[in-house]
Amino acid sequence: MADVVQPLGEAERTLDRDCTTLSRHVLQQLQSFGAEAQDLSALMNRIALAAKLIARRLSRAGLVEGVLGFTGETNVQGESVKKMDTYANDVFISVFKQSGLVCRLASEEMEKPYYIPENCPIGRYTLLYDPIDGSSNIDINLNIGSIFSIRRQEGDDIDGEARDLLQHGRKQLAAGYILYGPSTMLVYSIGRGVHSFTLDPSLGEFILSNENIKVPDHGSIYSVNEGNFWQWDESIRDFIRYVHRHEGYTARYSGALVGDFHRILSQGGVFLYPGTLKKPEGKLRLLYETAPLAFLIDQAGGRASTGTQELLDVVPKALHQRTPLIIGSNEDVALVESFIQERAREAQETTMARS
Ligand code: P6P
Repeated sequence: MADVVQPLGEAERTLDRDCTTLSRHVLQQLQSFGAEAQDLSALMNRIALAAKLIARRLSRAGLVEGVLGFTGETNVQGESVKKMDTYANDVFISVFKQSGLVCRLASEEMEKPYYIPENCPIGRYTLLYDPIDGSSNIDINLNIGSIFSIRRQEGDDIDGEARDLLQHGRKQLAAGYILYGPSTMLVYSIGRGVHSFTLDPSLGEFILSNENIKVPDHGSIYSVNEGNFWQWDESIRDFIRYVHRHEGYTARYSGALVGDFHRILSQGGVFLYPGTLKKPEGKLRLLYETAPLAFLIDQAGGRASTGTQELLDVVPKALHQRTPLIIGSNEDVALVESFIQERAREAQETTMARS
């Protein structure tokens, strides 16, 4: 009698899942063991190692000297640097130095890219990252994250200006984030869907927890810092007045982009950080914050916009360029944009009436 293939029992399914590590999953995604597949698998493995090192240090915050508090320095963004920002930034550098694959690292914490000369002859990849996003949450034990983006190096970057990085977000090979919360989660995409892994501390491995995550077309959550209301354009105020007057909306805002984005990715809705009087281009940085998240939400069936342009189409003029961000469910991003378009139409009509 032909072998009857028994349906996998629950125990076997669990075992199979526990054997699906991040590096294995990348190879499965690509259905290939070719050079680039192996590179991406190795790169994601390095990301996972950095995540474990950072998660370990965070778990001891408050118990170990040198984790909490400020360094007393100010970074290129003009922000006070937390000790954890510096530690996490150095973790990524150390982890990728050994990778042999990455020639450059561009970080929120460093004005210029960090070069690893010994890797450059063969390392054709660049890591762009925000080592700790939401560091104001560290000292109060609330969720924070790391955001990463991997791009292929184009050309030899002889002058060390990394001009080839100043390209639109569709050039990204991979993007994702680590969420340091009640559990440590790694969410990533290499352009074949969005997948989440949860760190199993007993194994020291990130184990597959959710595949092909899709953001709902609409959600009740709107996530924005309403304390900036006085600084916003009227169109954004129009959106806020709308959600204040209609049933079915819930405000959620943690002050850490990764956690707020993860909630939107999981439950739908919209996160926005618009331009303000003080920061007309917004606060969030394109190459290692808004573009990686835009890559993910696009892969999850949602959208990311500056309000007037698809976020993934934005071509930066500088490494630390900022963009406004409206990101989440298709319907909710479109709703915010509709208020922007309405105000633009009214302004145009007023101008025409005066001419
Ligand atoms: P605000 C954290 O500093 C951060 O870069 C993001 O993680 C977060 O979404 C945003 O800034 C919060 O900024 O102005 O609301 O405190």
